[in-house]
Amino acid sequence: SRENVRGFLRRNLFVLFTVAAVALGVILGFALRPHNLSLREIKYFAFPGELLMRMLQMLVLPLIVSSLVTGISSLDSKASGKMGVRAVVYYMVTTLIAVFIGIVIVIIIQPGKGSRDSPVVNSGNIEPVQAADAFLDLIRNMFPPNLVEAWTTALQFVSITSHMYLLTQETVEETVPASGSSNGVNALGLVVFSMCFGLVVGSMKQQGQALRDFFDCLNEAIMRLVSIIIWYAPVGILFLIAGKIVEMKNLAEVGGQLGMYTVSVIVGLLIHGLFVLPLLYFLVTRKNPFSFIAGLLQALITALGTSSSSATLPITFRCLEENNRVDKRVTRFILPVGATINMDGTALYEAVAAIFIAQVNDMDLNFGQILTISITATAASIGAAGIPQAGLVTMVIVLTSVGLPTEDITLIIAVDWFLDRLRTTTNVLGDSLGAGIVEHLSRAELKSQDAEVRNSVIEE
Ligand code: DAS
Repeated sequence: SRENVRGFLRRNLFVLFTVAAVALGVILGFALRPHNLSLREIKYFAFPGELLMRMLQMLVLPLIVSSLVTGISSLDSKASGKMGVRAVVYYMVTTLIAVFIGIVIVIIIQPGKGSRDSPVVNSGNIEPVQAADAFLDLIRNMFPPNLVEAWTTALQFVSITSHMYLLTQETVEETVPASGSSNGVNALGLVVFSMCFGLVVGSMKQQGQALRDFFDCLNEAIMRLVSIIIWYAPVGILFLIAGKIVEMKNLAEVGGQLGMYTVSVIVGLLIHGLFVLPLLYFLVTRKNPFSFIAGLLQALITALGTSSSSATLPITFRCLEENNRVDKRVTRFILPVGATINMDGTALYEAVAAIFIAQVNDMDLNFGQILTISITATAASIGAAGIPQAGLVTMVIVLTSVGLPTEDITLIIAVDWFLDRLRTTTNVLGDSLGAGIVEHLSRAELKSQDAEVRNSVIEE
């Protein structure tokens, strides 16, 4: 019928537009490189790309609040509790698998072995982030001498995680000014607040109906704004990609070790993103993961273009709800949380980078140190903000935890703008498949919720 032709066209036309935009961006970028544009000229040239980043970031705040409050308040606390537990278990399992894959790959490929390459010293000056000390204090304080100390430690954990989070934002802004990060929003704090608020509004039954309607309408309005912005996305992505290609250091500078390190990260991300996650989705839902992933292409390419999970969030919502028809009660709850704390790509990357730097320093890591790297890479990926190059900043925590020199981060900055895109795409893929898995596991609760609603309507 006319409707599903329109739907088919809209879905596939967009993907074609966006893929064409990426291809054009790459061609344009390489065509412009010989002109040696100044940073200023590149910034002007890439302006349409920055516009897209800002349009999407403008929606992130209202979207996180409205989707979480609506999503959680529309579920009874039992259902949202179970759904939350399933989501957290999925996040932890997939992140730990990602770290494990990263460690196995970097130990097999050994990119850092051999004499120290002429380190590609780059302009990027990463200041050691205080979060590292705060994090070590946290680990140290996990064994508090007495109960009072335990309580303050617990409060500290919340504040440090969000402190780490805010530091990520500030540090990224200082270190990578062009990152156009979502100007210091503590999305983590916002997610926690919105979840608590949503639970309370949900428990207020009839009294809370006006608020539930308000946030539901707000969410609908934001999603309509997204459907307007999505027409502009291919243009923005074209300039984002082209601008980055003009700006990047020429690949000849990248030493052999750095090349092998880049290959290690890419191989790890591909195994996790194209094999482990789809297999997990198939094992749980018995559905074809690749048709699910086909519906996500718009979001995955936006993640590739913007290298920011938060900025991609509005489009991730749209792909899951419009293309994959995932229940809104699940996406509204899972996606904002996942985009903020579930970063498989980042965790894998941090483990690989830390062990690569150890290899470059001819430092043999023992089992305990590798275990420490696994834990701190997981924690650092939870603390990393969904903004460009956040993973580079929280990596300081991983390096400090095993006594590696944090200034060696400059060894890998040259390729980080590229690896950031790939790990962000993996992050978004993990969040999206997670929504599909949690929806499948929660289908009983969702059905009983629908039955309740139907009965209450019949009674009325
Ligand atoms: N760019 C971050 C994101 O948006 C990931 C990272 O920097 O590691 O997911």
